Amino acid sequence: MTERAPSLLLLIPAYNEEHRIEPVLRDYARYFPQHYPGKFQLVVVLNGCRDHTLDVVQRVAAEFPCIGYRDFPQRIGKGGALIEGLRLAPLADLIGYVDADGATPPQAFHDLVNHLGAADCVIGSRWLPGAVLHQAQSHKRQFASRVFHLIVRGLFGMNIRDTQCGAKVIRREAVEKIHPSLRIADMAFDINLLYSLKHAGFRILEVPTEWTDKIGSKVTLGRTSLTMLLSAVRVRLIYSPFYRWLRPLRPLETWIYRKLRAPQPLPGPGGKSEVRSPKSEGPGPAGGA
Ligand SMILES: Nc1nc2c(ncn2[C@@H]2O[C@H](COP(=O)(O)OP(=O)(O)O)[C@@H](O)[C@H]2O)c(=O)[nH]1
Ligand SMILES: [Mg+2]
Repeated sequence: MTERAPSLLLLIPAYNEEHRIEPVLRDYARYFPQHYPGKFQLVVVLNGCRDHTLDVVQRVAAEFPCIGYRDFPQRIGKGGALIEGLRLAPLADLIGYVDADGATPPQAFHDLVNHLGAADCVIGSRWLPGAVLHQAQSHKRQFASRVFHLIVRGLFGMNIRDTQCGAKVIRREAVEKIHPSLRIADMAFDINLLYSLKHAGFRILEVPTEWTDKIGSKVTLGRTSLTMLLSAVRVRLIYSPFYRWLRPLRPLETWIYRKLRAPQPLPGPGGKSEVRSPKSEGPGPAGGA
């Protein structure tokens, strides 16, 4: 008896990507139905874009039935978009995500999927031997990312070289188990995801990948780094016995995130989180809006 190939759902978080996303959607929507043996669906998760990203996505989605989207009016951030997108986990056996700028070519994402084997989550790494990097980041950005890496290592002790690579794939069971602990809405979302997976006993495999740093990054070094630092500390505290004593500091935290113009994290354990409803189309139970 032959085993059915696992179905694959690819999420693409997108904010003001009208100039970068179209060729990426076309490449993925052509490549996967041709080269991947299982069912393939792609969902773009947008929020409050101030350009024409939604029009571009709708136009391309009309051509490719495997493409859908969810558009949230709230300012939920990249992490928030992925938290919402990962709610679609019941649609597929494997759920992955890549950036909207084409930093990860379809073949490189396919390679991550092929490495799943006995792992529960495979993450692309730009810092393992064998990685192929095109057009490296500025020295300042590289420095900030290495400092962040050291801080994350010190805080979490995870033996992962590149927590921040935007290409990851996870088994549905793992996503469903850890989804309630995903709270970080900014670019430090990946730390939240990886630490929750480790904490729950899932196996993470890091694989060297191909990556191109594209121009037009949404990252503003100072503010983004401070937000990510704050969020990393927040994740660490959630998993510490002190967390419940810190609840009175919540208004201060809200104020800091607001000052940093960063998306607010979802409330910690015991807190109430708002239900967000998107405008949507394509794959998923909420399709056809
Ligand atoms: N939905 C959503 N996506 C975002 C937001 N901020 C960044 N992204 C997406 O996150 C991905 C990575 O962003 P990018 O600017 O390329 O970051 P860099 O590659 O780390 O410099 C891209 O797909 C962005 O469109 C946001 O606020 N909301
Ligand atoms: Mg990028």
